[in-house]
Amino acid sequence: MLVTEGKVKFKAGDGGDGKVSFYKNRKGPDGGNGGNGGSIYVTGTSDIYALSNLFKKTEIEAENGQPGMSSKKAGKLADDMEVKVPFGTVITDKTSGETFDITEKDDRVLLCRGGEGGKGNWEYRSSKNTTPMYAEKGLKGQKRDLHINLKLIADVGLIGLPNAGKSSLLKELTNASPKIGNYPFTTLEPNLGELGGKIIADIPGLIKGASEGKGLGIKFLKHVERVSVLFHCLSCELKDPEKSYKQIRNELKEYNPKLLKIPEIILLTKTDLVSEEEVKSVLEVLKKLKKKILPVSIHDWDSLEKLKILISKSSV
Ligand SMILES: Nc1nc2c(ncn2[C@@H]2O[C@H](COP(=O)(O)OP(=O)(O)OP(=O)(O)O)[C@@H](O)[C@H]2O)c(=O)[nH]1
Ligand SMILES: [Mg+2]
Repeated sequence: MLVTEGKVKFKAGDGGDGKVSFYKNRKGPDGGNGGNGGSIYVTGTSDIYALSNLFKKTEIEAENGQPGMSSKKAGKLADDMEVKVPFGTVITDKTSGETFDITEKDDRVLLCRGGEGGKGNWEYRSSKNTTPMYAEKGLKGQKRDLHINLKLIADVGLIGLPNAGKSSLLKELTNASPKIGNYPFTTLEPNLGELGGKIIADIPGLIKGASEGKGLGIKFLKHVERVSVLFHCLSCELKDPEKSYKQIRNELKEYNPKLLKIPEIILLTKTDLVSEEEVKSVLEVLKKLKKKILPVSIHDWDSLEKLKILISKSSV
C-alpha cells in the first residue's frame, strides 16, 4: 500500500560526556572528550513506498556519542543516520512550522543535529588549575516532532473519471504494469511510470462529489498539485463528455483552485469503440472548451505515437 502521510518523532544522538580523570601518579588530568552524537539526515529516493518503512516506528533515534575515557581517549563518535523518503515529500516541524521539501532524488537535508561531545578535564588544564575536577557534559541531540506528507512530483498527471483508460495508457506508454479492469476504481493508489525521462502519474479515478468524499474522495488530489501538465482522459463512451469534463474540473477547483491553472490537455480515449464520425462530432462539441484535444486509443499505434510526442514536448 502506498503510504503518503504520517507523524514521526526524530531524535539525534546526545553527545557523550567529557571524562574527569587523572594520570595514576596524579601529575595531571587525562580525561578525554565525549564523542559527538549521530545526526539524522533525510535523503530523497525514487522508491515511492519508502514512507511505509519510516512509519513502522513512532520515534527514530540516532545513536549517542560515547563518553570520554582516561588517557585522553575520546569517546566513539556515533554514526549519522540516513532516512530515505520519496522525492515529493514535504516534512514539517510541528513545533516551529519549519518545512523541508525533498524535491529530487538524492536531495539531502540535515534534519536533526547530533549533540556535541563534552570536553574532558584534560582540555581544562591551565597553569592556574593543573587539576581541574570538572568536565563538560555532552550536549543533547536535536529533537523534532514531524508531520510527513508525500505529494508526488510527476511531469504528467493522468486524471479523469473511473474507467476512462488512464492506467491502460500508462501501461502502453511506460514500463509500468498497473492493474487494468473494466470496472470503476480499479486503481486505488497512484501508479508511476517513466517515458523518455518524464514521470507519468496515473491518478485514481475521480467522480462528481469527490471533493465531498464520494468514490475514493480527494486524498489523491494532493499528488496533482505538483504535476506540470494534466492529461484529462475523457472516454468516447461517455454520453455527455462536456458535462463529465466540467464535473471533474469542478472537483479540482473545490479541492484547490490553483489546480485549474496547471496546463491541461484533453485525451479523448477509446476512439476505437466508436465510429470516426462520432469522434468528429465529440471533437466538435469539445471545441468550445478551447483546450488542446488528442483522440487516442490503445489499439491505435499512430495515436499513441502522437501522444508520446506530445508528452516529450509538453512544457515540463
Ligand atoms: N477498446 C478499448 N478499451 C480500452 C481502451 N483503453 C482502456 N480500455 C479498457 O477500458 C477499461 C478501463 O481501463 P483502465 O485503464 O483500467 O481505466 P482507468 O481510467 O485506469 O480506471 P480506474 O482505475 O478505475 O480509474 C479496461 O477494460 C480497458 O481494457 C481503449 O483505448 N480501447
Ligand atoms: Mg486505473
